[in-house]
Parts: sequence; C-alpha cells; structure tokens
Amino acid sequence: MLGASAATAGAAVLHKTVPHSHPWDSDAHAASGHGHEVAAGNGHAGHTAAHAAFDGSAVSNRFDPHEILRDFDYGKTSRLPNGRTLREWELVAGDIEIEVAPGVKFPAWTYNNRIPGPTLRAREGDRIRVTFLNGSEHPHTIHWHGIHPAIADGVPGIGSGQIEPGGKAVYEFDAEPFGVHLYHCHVRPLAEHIAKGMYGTLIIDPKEPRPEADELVMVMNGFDTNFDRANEVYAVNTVGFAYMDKPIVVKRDSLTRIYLVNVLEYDPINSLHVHGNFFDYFPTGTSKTPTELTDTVMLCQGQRGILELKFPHAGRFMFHAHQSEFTELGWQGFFEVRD
Ligand SMILES: [Cu+2]
Repeated sequence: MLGASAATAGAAVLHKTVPHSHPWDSDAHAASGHGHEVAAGNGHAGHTAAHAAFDGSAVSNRFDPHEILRDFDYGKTSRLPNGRTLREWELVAGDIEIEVAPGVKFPAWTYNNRIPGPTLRAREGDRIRVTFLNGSEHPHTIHWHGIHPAIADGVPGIGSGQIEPGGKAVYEFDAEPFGVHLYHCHVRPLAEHIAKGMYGTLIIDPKEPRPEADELVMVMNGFDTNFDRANEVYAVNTVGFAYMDKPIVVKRDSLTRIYLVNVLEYDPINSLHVHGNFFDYFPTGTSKTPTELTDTVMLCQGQRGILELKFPHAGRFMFHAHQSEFTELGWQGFFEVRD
C-alpha cells in the first residue's frame, strides 16, 4: 500500500499551465481541488528528461530542478462549515537514489520522491491538513515552521511523535503567519535526516496577495556524498550547476519574485548574490515592506526570505553563493533575461 501511495504521490500529477495566477484569483479555483500547477511563462513547461549537467552530459532523476522552480502545489481544497478553505496534501517518505551531478549518486531520503519536497502553498487563514505516510525504512516526522499547536509540531515525543516505517500521522494547523517557511524531518540525528533530503518549502500568501510576478522557488542545499560530514556538491534545488547548463529564463522589466530557503547542512551559512542587479529583500516574507535593497543576502540554516527584482537589461546574468567554494562545487547559475 505504501509503495503504491509513494508512486502515486511522486509521479508527477497533471500539470496545468497557469501563468502567474493563484487558485484564489477566482472562486471557481478555490472551490475545486487540484494538485500541481506550474506557472510556466517561459517555455520550459514540457516534461523532458532531467538535463542538468556539469559539462553537458545529463543526470537522471525523478524530478527536474527546472520544473521545481515554478511548481507550486496548492493541495486538494474544500470548504469547511465555517466558510474557511481546507487544503489537504499527502506526503510520503521514501528512500531513493538520486543523482546530484552526472555520475554522482546519493542515497537520499525524500518526501514524495523529490528534493526539495513539494512546495506547499496556502493562503493566510486557510486550514492546512497534511497526511504523512512513512514509506522509508527509517523513522521520520514533518516538523513545520509557523505558528501552531504543539501536537502539530512534528517532533519526537509530542503529538504523533516519531513515525516508524509504515506508520502514518496527520498534521493539522492554521496557515499563519504569511511568508515563506520551511518544513523538514525532526528525527535524530537531525543533521543526517536533513542532509539526506527531507525538507521542503511552505509558502503562505497574504490575504491581500502580493503583486503579480514570475515566481521561483530556490532551496539552497548540498550533499555529503562520501559521508564525512562535509558537502561535496552545493546547489539550488539539488542538482549542481543545473541552471548554468540551462539558464533560468526571465522577462526583462517584469517583476521576478524568488522564494529563497537555506537548508544547507554542515556549513554555518549560505548566501545568494545576483549579478548586474539589485533586489528588494523581505526577510521570512512576513512583511510586504522590504528591509533592504541589495545584491547579496546571507542566510543561516532554516533562514529564508523573498527577493523581488526586475532586470533592466537583457542578457545572461550569473547568480551564485558568494562563498567561492560553494560556487565552484555547483552553487551557481544564470538568469537569461529576454525581451
Ligand atoms: Cu527523517
């Protein structure tokens, strides 16, 4: 049963192409449940084989860093008697082998067969219900960043506690506060459970939505491929150099919004620097007023924020960690700004 669930949850569901729109932009959407949506305005909506590479050769994974960028999962929605929206998801833990660079395999632990796990997206005030099935051979949980009762916190010894292989838990809480948040396993040894790949992004949109934009999710991570508690590969969305080989296409003079999360294990800090531009920075995304106009942001593990920028010039612009070691080991990419 669990295996079948894992396959269903992990296999990409129907993808709808809905450029720059949230389901709550229309009542019809809000009332109907639907799984994945890819807001793909830039020509890579199709399912092609994974094509990230150090040097042009391909890696093969069940997920594609380019699809993960704009893949927002709004869950299955229904209306509660009190009129509020209930959003439901199923997350399945599993043990799979992934490729973090051509030929570099990594025995990962995942939510829904991908790293990062699905980007869950709700609106402030929604009710969130996540059913967790442990199809892995190890105990896991889902710990949530946000404001919620202790029983929904996803740590061993509280509420449903540690979920053993084959076990199940339901986490239910209100979507608050608005911002960009994180979920991850909280079973010890914590560093191992996180570094193996058990994390994802939870976006809670404000009731009054942010301005329309081309939105991207970037989860900064790394992989300790020889188990010496140091990373051999650094990346955004798992595959080193994925966005060098194939740049992220954005539109000149139009608003680009990046949901940036740092889950890097074994290194105390991470950073993102954008070439040829500055961005407004909203720490944790909990305010609509930026705190800074800058071109570099530094994040400790678990920190996250929202970047908003418009590119005034067409062309290719690098983005990368400003720690040169990370850059050289995979954490770099290009924006390709087109008219
Ligand atoms: Cu775990």
